[in-house]
Amino acid sequence: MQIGLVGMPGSGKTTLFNLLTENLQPTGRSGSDEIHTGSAVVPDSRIDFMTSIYKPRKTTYARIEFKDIPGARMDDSRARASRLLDEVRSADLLVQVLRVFNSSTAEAAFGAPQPYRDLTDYGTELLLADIDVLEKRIARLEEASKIREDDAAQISLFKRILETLENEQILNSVELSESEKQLLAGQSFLSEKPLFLVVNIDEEQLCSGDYPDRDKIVAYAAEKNIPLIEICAQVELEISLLLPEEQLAFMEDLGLKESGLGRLSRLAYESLGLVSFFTVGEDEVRAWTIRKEAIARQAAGKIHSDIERGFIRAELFNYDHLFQLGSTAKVREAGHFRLEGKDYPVRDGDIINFRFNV
Ligand SMILES: Nc1nc2c(ncn2[C@@H]2O[C@H](COP(=O)(O)OP(=O)(O)OP(=O)(O)O)[C@@H](O)[C@H]2O)c(=O)[nH]1
Ligand SMILES: [Mg+2]
Repeated sequence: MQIGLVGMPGSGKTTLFNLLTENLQPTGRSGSDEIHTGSAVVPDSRIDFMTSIYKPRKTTYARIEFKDIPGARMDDSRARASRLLDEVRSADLLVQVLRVFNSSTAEAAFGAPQPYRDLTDYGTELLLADIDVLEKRIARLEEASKIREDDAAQISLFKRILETLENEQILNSVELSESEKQLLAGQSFLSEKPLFLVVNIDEEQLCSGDYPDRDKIVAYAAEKNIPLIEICAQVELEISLLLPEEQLAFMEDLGLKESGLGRLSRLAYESLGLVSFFTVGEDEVRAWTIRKEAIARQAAGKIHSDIERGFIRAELFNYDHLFQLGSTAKVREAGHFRLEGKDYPVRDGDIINFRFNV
């Protein structure tokens, strides 16, 4: 699972990437071709609570992968543009960063912020990229001198999708038969990729609660069902470099209850359909990331393939009970310990001990 940071040049993607992944990549270098990858901790107060209870030697949070993709520019070569698009295509989720903050340097390079224009332009860009791919595919299929039957079905399907895209409708509105679904399996459309918005604001905008195009952006996101968060990337990056005790004071001053990292990672987790289960003990309190639908045996495989192969059963209780009652012993006493088999659907916050045999 990889999250791609996308958006116009100078919108603050690399700044946000540095904040999320504790990196020090150079910012303000529009035109650079470098793609940065790194992982971000997923802050989780449940892990903090369990650490205070079990006092393990080691605490391990879940992590998510980010990829910082430079913004495309008008003067890009075809090669650069297509390389950047390929990077966007391979991400599982897109986070579009919007430049809203006031900065004389950014303004000198890219003009005054026009976040609503950037937002809609980017959507159009993705749509056009999909249309381009589809048109090429249709042309290739039609060129083949003798059209086989499934080619004909594919051509007509692609044409229907093309029409939908050209009307700027969402693909979900296309009704597909089972065989058409199969024809489409493995095709990914950029304009259909899960996306959310990071509105990159400055300190003043945070305090006033207002910024250019705010209403239009919020309405657009609501209409398209796009989750939106406002983050002061630069300010939070500066805060993150302070001592932990100073960080809290600064956050409070700004009225920030939770860091951008916390809000972003939770949203990303949700959008990707991920949940956490935990393992606890004297050695380590640890979060593991799985898909929402995962069953116990798959969860075991996250830890080690031996545990998956030799799975006997899962002993588990849920974090909520631990939080209410305060100790494993009390959870056991209250009868919340359970034994489950390999097909048990793991729930978010399950604390699991796998019994296995190799
Ligand atoms: N004042 C202010 N400046 C910011 C903020 N976020 C980013 N910047 C500045 O804006 C400039 C561009 O930021 P980058 O993070 O490099 O932008 P980018 O989106 O990675 O740009 P490309 O890589 O060209 O696509 C840098 O000089 C940053 O310091 C912010 O929240 N406030
Ligand atoms: Mg950058």
